[in-house]
Amino acid sequence: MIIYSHQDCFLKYNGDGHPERKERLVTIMNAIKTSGIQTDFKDAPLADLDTISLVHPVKHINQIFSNIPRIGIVGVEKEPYADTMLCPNSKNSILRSCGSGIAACDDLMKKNERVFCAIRPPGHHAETERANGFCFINNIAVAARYLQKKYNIKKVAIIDFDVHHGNGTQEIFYNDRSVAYGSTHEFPLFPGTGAESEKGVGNIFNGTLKAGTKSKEFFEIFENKVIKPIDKFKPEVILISSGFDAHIRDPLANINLTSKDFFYITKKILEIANIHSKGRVISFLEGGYDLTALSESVVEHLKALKTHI
Ligand code: Q9C
Ligand code: ZN
Repeated sequence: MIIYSHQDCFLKYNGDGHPERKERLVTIMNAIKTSGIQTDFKDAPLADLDTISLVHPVKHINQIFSNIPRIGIVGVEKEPYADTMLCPNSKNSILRSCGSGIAACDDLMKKNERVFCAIRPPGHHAETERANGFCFINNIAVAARYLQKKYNIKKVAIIDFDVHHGNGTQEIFYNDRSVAYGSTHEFPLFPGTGAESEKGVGNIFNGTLKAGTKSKEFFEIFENKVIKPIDKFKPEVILISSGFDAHIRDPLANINLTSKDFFYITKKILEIANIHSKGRVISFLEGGYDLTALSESVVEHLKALKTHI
């Protein structure tokens, strides 16, 4: 299994006390190394604007970059969500996060290797023309489009178990039958989208979780609202938005999963990937803000993901 990351992803600084911080990647990388899981660490390349523009207009991306400060940090959103920040090192962290997914697609298709992208900033809240929720470029959406364009993949599924709804991913593919998007998320919670009535053109599958949801109930909803419809869709590749903030320890949400649950969640996804997708899976780090929960959960996720294609 390949792990993509890059020093530039550690350098993004969102301000003191911000939950999306470099220690997340530090603890993940240390946990992977001490886990004994066999991994091949690779440096994420910078994404090119041509590939990014499969999802976001270049004008919008340049607009984001033009707001990068020379010193200090600035927010790109209006109140009350003034927590999506740019710092002097942002450009390369954003481009490496997206670039990891593009390189991962090449590794998946050419070498038949599964990939985990240990990156920040995350991507699933980024809409076509709107940065939000700590996200600027929708890393997983760019990868989906790249697979379709470069490798002629017809049907891509995106499974999102981050505790927040991936409003960006849903918006990007809302009218697109070639991409299925399935998400479980606490509801109501930021960003407010993801009601089960939001179905796109029959390609969007939302499973809502009440605050306080525990493992057993989570698995029922994940199975019925996400796994079953994605199984019917028969994707050729499955991309995962892996957020670990549905963990009981997470400070940003109220779902009560344990670290081990992320092993079984991942196994469920692999079951359908093995049936329809030749086992082809790429996983993208999204959220997860308690360092202990995050490092334990990522290791569980990788234990399930590491099996050979
Ligand atoms: N008072 C991810 O997990 N917080 N993003 C808004 C408003 C935004 C989370 C708080 C949380 C974004 C990738
Ligand atoms: Zn999240």
